[in-house]
Amino acid sequence: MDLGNAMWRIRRPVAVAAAVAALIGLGTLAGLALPQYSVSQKGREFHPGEIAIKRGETIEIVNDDGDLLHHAYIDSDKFSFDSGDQEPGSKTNITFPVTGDFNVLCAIHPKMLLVVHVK
Ligand SMILES: [Cu+2]
Repeated sequence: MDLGNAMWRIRRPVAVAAAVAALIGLGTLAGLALPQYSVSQKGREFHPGEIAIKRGETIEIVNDDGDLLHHAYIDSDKFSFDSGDQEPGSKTNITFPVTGDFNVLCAIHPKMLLVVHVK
């Protein structure tokens, strides 16, 4: 076994994690709301359908249904959001400024549900 190669295999995930952390840090410094999480809309469902994040973090919602319009909205006492129409391929960022459990729904497809737990 090539020891150098083995070391690269062990170190690579750490290097990737460091690069991602650096990117998030740069985004914060630049004042950009880089999403920490990505959720896909595909087959008239959110993938994943449930996610746990921290207050202040951002989820990117990507419409991966090639020929369908989607929509994402939150209607709660603490926090409301409405994306308007989401064209196929479009990306929508939602930043959660408060803690709680929130249902993200699509007004076009009422069965679509994304549950977001914000701690
Ligand atoms: Cu939809």
